[in-house]
Amino acid sequence: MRVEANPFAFDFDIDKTALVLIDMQRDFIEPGGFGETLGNDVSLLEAIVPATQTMLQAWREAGGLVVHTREAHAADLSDCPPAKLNRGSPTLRIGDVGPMGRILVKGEVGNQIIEALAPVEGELVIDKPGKGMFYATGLHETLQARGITHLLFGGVTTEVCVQTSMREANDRGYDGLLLEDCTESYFPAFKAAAIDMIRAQGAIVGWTAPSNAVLTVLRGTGSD
Ligand code: C5J
Repeated sequence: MRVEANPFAFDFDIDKTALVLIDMQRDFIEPGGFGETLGNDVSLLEAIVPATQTMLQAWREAGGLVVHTREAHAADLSDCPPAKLNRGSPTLRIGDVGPMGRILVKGEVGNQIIEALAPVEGELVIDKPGKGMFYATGLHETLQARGITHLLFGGVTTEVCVQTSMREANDRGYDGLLLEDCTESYFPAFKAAAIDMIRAQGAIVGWTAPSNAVLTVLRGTGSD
């Protein structure tokens, strides 16, 4: 399949491609969660849910592999280095009790993927202690075992966990495409800059395209 993308067309075989949705967690996206307590406008992130849901549904119908990630730590925080735990002076730190349970801790209500994008049987759900999806997760080995070579990315936030995961993927030899309307940041300028950085210099990190470009080929109305 060939998708019209930036900086040039992105070719992929659906059997070797996974749709990766990064950290679409209640605490980041829903009103009343951790993201909002930090003073962020979560409506920006909520706005990508319909497009992401459409993409997810189409990808499922096409039979493609889906990977969901969550930024999530063990209850004893043994997988959270002090450098991550103590950074800055937030009102709430990882492990503290927030509006939807302990912040970024596995199993807590706020750590769950939002209902609209909830994983179904057969999809991979990866709890990651870092920003990138490969650090300390074993995901690379799992994808290699399944013959995955290409990745389509959505999720939040564009410039942090999404971009870090795309860069990690690039260094491991995957071709990655960011779905522009399925990713968002609390800071629109950061999203715009991340998209520019990813596709600069001949796709130095990867490709970007609106989800419609992928939907068009999945529905058989684009070029192949
Ligand atoms: C993610 C963050 N998921 N911004 N986390 O991007 O801390």
